[in-house]
Amino acid sequence: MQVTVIIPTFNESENIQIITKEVHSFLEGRYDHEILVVDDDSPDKTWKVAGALDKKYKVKVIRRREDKGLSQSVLEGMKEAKGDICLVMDADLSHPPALVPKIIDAVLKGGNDIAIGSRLVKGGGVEDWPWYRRLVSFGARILARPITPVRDTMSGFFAIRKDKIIFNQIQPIGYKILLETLIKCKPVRAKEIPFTFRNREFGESKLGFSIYIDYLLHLARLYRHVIFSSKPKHAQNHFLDEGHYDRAIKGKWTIQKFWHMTKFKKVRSLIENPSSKKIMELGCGPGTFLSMLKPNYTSATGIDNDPNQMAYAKKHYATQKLTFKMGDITKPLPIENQDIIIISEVIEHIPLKESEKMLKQAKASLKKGGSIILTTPNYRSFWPIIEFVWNKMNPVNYEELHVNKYNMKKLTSQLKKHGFKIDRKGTFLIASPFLFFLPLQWRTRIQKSESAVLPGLGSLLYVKAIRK
Ligand SMILES: Nc1nc2c(ncn2[C@@H]2O[C@H](COP(=O)(O)OP(=O)(O)OP(=O)(O)O)[C@@H](O)[C@H]2O)c(=O)[nH]1
Ligand SMILES: [Mg+2]
Repeated sequence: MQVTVIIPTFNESENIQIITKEVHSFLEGRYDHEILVVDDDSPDKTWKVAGALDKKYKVKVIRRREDKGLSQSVLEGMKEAKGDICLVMDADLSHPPALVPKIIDAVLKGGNDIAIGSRLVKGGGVEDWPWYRRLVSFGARILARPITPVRDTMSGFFAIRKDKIIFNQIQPIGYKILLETLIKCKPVRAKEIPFTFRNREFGESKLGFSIYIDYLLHLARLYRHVIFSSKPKHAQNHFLDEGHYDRAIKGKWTIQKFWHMTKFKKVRSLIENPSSKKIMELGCGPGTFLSMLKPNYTSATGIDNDPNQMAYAKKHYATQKLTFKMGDITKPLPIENQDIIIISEVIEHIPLKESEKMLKQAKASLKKGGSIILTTPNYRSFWPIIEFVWNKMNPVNYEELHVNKYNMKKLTSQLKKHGFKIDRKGTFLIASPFLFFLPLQWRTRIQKSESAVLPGLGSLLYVKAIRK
């Protein structure tokens, strides 16, 4: 079966008839599906009303008599679900049934592990909430922000691939099963889809003061989990969709943007006279760097092995001169005779043995006298500390993703071994990326002089080496 729609209910006898009818009308003929109503033995007999809809709308009912609670109900629904995808939504019509197919398709066809109905991405919102509810929701959200990049962590409207749910990790406490799922199951690809939250017409809200307290206790547990648990070994590079990195760099001035822009400028300054040169970037991701080069080169080629990133790069940046090719950078590369090969924050992601293969291939694709420009974190600087802290704050484990750790000596000797002559080298980025409270001009000025004050201590190494 493709989809199970899970609707937790408590005293929703009026709503349940409307919601199941509507949801069914959007699913019928499109998916092989079931609707699972998980009711906590409601005094208004929601379970009975729902049971009568069985034949008409493919409704199944779980009537729970013990261990009551919203998260427990959702979790039980997920366990009982026959579908490959579990979609969770409220019964009170706050979540528009018309959006259900879009959320399902983001998982079923869009390659996402989880899709979230979101009030906080462009196009989403809430229908006239009083100021205090907005304030509470804002506060709750801010508190969860450091442990997940998802914006609307308070949403109760989401679809997840059942094989991504790690049942023995999820502790059903509190109201926020989505947040619990995001932290414990660490879905790699998440998408937020905008919707407007409607206020309920029938029935009563179960939201009360005790739920806020539960939330704080829940959050404390999640922080503890994030800080003390180890993360999965081979987390993917991108928690969010393929354009996330690209948008982050082209969007507001954050630490991330400062970091990458400085790196881009450094790499660009090492490409002398780019006009009439053939440039190739290995591990080009969504094509951000190449898209920012002045297109006076003869050709520029980005290579990456992630099909989603490649599709994004092609869609947004490909031109006659700028092309993107799927490829494994440790195997023979599709083009030769290049003037410049850029490998920027890539080499640390592949084991040493593979990096040897990559350098060999890079050399084979360079013309004689051509150069390789490489950047990678400097493990003989403050970088390991930065990595440790950053790692705790993010769903992706940078510490374990960086399987191949460099310092200047290791990097230059590896390049020399492969027949390169070191032309220029140095380190950059010390404190400036993290001084986000200062005006951008100041940060830029500090960035320019910090490497001179503390030579060798920059978080990133750069080397330009020439093929002999
Ligand atoms: N099974 C079960 N379902 C619950 C429980 N509490 C709430 N629900 C259901 O969970 C969904 C969300 O609850 P709501 O009371 O609407 O909470 P809310 O959406 O945050 O607040 P309002 O829409 O303003 O009422 C609804 O479908 C409820 O019926 C519970 O203890 N057990
Ligand atoms: Mg509601």
